[in-house]
Amino acid sequence: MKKNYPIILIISCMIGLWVTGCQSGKSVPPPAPLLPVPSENQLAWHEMEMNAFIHFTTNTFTGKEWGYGDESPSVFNPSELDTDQWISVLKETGFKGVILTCKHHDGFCLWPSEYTEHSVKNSPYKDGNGDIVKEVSDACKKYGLKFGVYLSPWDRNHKDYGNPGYITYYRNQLKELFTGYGSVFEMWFDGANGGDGYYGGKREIRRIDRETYYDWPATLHLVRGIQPEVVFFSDAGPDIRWIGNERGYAGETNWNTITPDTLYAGKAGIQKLLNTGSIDGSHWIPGEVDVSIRPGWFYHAEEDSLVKTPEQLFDIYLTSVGRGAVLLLNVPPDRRGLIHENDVRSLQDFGELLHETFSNNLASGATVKASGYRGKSSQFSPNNLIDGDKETYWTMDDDAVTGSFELEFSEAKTVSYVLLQEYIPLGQRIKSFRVEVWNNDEWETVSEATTIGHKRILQIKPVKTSKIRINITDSKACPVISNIELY
Ligand code: FUL
Repeated sequence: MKKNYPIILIISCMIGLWVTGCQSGKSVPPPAPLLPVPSENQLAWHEMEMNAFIHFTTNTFTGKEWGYGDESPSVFNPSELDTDQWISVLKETGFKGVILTCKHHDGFCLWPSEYTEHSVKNSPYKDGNGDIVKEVSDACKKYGLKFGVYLSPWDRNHKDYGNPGYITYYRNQLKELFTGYGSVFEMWFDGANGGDGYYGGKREIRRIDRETYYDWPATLHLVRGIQPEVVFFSDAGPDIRWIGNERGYAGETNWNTITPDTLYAGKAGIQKLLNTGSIDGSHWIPGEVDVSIRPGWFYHAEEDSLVKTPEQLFDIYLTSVGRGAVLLLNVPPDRRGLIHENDVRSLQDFGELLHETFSNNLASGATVKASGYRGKSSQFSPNNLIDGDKETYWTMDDDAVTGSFELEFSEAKTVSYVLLQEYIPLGQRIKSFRVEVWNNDEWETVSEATTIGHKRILQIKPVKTSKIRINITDSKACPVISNIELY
């Protein structure tokens, strides 16, 4: 049965805010949610902001990106595998979750699945007694990261791929992964289906009907029955959508809403739509930005000098997290079974850059005023914008779709980044806004932008000012903003 989390959440938020309003002597109801709104599971996922992808399989040892499916398990032989090294580096950088390619298109399984011989159990790794899914999920528990699963729907090894028997196999594997390794926060369904493969020795091209073959509704139902908190990623959702490119950027305009009827995995020409979402989309399906720290998804020694620099990673952070999406950065282990030194260095310096840039919030202690606030009730006052509480927000009367708030400092400060957050449990609203600074006794526009969503970070030319104003120039309904930070 479908759980009504969003409705329950909205009703409890409304009651909570109403009660607070009554306590302050004035009862002003909060704005009605602007549908669609995120589910509780999606909200928890938005909060994660930065997750890591780990691509590891026989490809790491054969130099391929897409294994054909005929690779012998004997090639899989990491000599110094240390998942504590992987997860501790990721934790230090600031990642909140990890998604592991438990099985990529080559069909090789990183856990000893009872349904196939094509797995670690027939590899030299720990003499066939290894289970890398267990090692990674255990390390995630140890370091406090969430664990997620990638299980490629396309399987170039399996003899039944393309026939109904394979769907049973795939579902059996999902049961193994969702019952044997603790809680799984995200399930990643890859849309790639290339056609040719080993397929149990047939070495042929197999085509499937992407819309019907996998019968996704039944598969998702099965998985949700085991772990109801999981969110599903695919090109088209249902919980998280692909952002339409693998280069690290969400649209400058990025709506969390989209109409799934216009999408299905692999459909040509939808990349642009996936990148921006649509203002009037019928469902809340936010974008995830998957991108690799290296040119390839798997480790190749010849790419050791091509690891993205800390500055490139920082730019990707701004065009993903800074545009309201979640970043999924791939960091592939090498043949030793370690994150390579070059990647470690880049990640550490990227983490340092994030810390340096976003640790001294210039907005704290500022005086805040707004062009107006809802029912003149203190529960919706602009002070909520800087109180560090994501459950409180500034909002206006129902008929207001424009409005502004300003922050005044006791002395002039140099601002380079403006960070804003909408209170998305009530829906995504803002269509356009300007950032203005007080200069020579007048307001000067220093940046113009469109959507905000969970988080928007605007980098501006560093400017010294005593006052900064956010001027909302259009919104789908009255603006509801929970947070502003300045750096
Ligand atoms: C793609 C795959 O084909 C790549 O190998 C990689 O796994 C990437 C994340 O998704 O569709």
